[in-house]
Amino acid sequence: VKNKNRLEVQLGSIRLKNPVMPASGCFGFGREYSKFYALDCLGAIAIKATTKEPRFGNPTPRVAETPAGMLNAIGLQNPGLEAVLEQELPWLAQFDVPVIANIAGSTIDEYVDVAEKISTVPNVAALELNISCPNVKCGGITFGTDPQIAAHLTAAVKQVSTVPVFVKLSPNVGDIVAVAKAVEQAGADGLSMINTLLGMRIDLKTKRPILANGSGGLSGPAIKPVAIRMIYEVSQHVSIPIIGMGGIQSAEDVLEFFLAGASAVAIGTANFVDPYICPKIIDELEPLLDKLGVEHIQDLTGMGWKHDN
Ligand code: ORO
Repeated sequence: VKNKNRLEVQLGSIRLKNPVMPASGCFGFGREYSKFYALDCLGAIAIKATTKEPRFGNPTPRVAETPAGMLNAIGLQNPGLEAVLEQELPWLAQFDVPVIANIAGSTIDEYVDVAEKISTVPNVAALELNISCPNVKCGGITFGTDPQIAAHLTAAVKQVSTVPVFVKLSPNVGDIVAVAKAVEQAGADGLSMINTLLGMRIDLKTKRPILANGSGGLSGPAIKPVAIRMIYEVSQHVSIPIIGMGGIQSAEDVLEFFLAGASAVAIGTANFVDPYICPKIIDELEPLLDKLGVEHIQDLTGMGWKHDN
């Protein structure tokens, strides 16, 4: 007897009807994309990083194209916790989709404050602790490069959160396994990886960086092999579930992330190329499982080749 829910996945204590969610920062709070399709088809939605106060973000230009990808330096623009609590999350509640609330801050107190309040909202299924934004001077990545600081922040947020806490890791570190192990030890319920890779472009005419911020975060298919390698390595050293992201643009890519060790995936940059990419990939998953003779997508997690380390 065939299992009807072949795309269902268990992310720790959270059950998703399918493993595909738009990635934080590439989908806002869903309003624009809801004009293209009914958001109920999504496995989850990761909302733009929310901070205690509204943030205007960095000066423009904030994005630049690159071969097989893009650079961004948005600077955590968002309407602030109050607007997210009063407008965005209640609006999202009309859809049958769990929200993964990405949160950021300049201080531990700020993260804790946002975590405490946002985790009580009924449609928020989990937090995603953003310790990996490469584009702000204070906070963001400064919490994600030192395993001890990352662990300290994770523990503080875990104390107040009423929902599972996923920690979004930065690839801009020497030893991502050390950060992953430290946050797992501190109580993280899962990991999201990877955020963007630091990069830069320079304009030939002005001889200045194209991004007003100077540097930015590289995303898109160009970074997919980096993400696969990091998820593969980390998954051999932690036992908490991983939401994988980094350049996914097809159902085949999704399965590759599962084989590397992911239990769910997020689609980011590809939404800017094709606003229908998430539902398209979701529709392509079952036929691909058939083709490969796989009963349940969940069975693929970590089935990739293991080496001794
Ligand atoms: N950009 C990224 O690439 N990652 C983040 O987490 C945040 C930003 C941003 O807001 O600039």
